[in-house]
Amino acid sequence: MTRTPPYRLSTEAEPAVDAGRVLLCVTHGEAEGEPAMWELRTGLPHLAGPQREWWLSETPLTDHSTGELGLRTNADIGFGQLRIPESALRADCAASCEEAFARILALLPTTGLPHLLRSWIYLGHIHAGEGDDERYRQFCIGRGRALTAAGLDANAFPAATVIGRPGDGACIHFMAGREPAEAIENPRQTSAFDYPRRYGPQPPSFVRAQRTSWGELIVSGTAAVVGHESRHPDDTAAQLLETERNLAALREAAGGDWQPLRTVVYLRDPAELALVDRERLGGAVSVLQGDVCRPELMVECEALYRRAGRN
Ligand code: 3EB
Repeated sequence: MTRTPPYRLSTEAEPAVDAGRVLLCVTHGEAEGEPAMWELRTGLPHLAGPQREWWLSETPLTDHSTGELGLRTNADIGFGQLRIPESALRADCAASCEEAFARILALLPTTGLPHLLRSWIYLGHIHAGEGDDERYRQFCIGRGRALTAAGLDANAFPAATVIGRPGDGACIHFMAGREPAEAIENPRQTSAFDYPRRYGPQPPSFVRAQRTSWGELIVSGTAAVVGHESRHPDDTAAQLLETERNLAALREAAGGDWQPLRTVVYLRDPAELALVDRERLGGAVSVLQGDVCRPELMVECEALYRRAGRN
């Protein structure tokens, strides 16, 4: 068991670090110049809080990047990214997303980090297409096929965020581990992989949270979903409160006291920034403009917690 976190997260704009120890730097909003190969730009407008997050390693890195797929690892953890061009999504969204996840899942076992723990998908035109042709639903079909083909059952699904961003194309960001983490589901919510047919032909393949062997709780994008239904349609203030109840229920399900390290709030309407109480969420809180995958959902939060009493 790994007892200490195999990475260090910094939300400083420019931490004093050696570029050789950067697993991945995620930049939201506007940025100048060409990104470094270890930098990922989400394209999500930045509204408040840290604009960059640095996933740093205390130990030397190995670069496993091949072509478009970037992946840097230490002995315990790896962070990577893969872009899907708009042309591929237009030609066949499900197939291009399946191929992207299949590439990631094929590479991981060769790196000593076979477990896909966490994924973030920044998806352009998330609501384009009608009914089951909607881009998000097609994405779910592709992801589901790739995870199933890799032999993963629901327990081994990653925690996830899928969020719409302005502009074209998609970008996948992921975290992989040497050891598996423990899937935690939310007793207030139907597991996403058990959602009924009305939300799409392929239920979303993710778990609500992953509890790592080093005492962190990695929480997926969490919204005002109770059971499988969206609550408080279009009411952002009420959705935020419901979302916080969901986060609290997940922490309780994971056992013990959890201290917030980092939260990201995705708001559909940037004019509603004042509704977000960053103090109450705790830790480093970034607020971004992003479109949650169900149109009636106005807000979503993801979080990273550490077991209280550790540092
Ligand atoms: C929900 O609870 C809200 O498809 O991977 C949140 C996080 C949501 C991840 C995904 C979807 C996903 O169903 C939507």
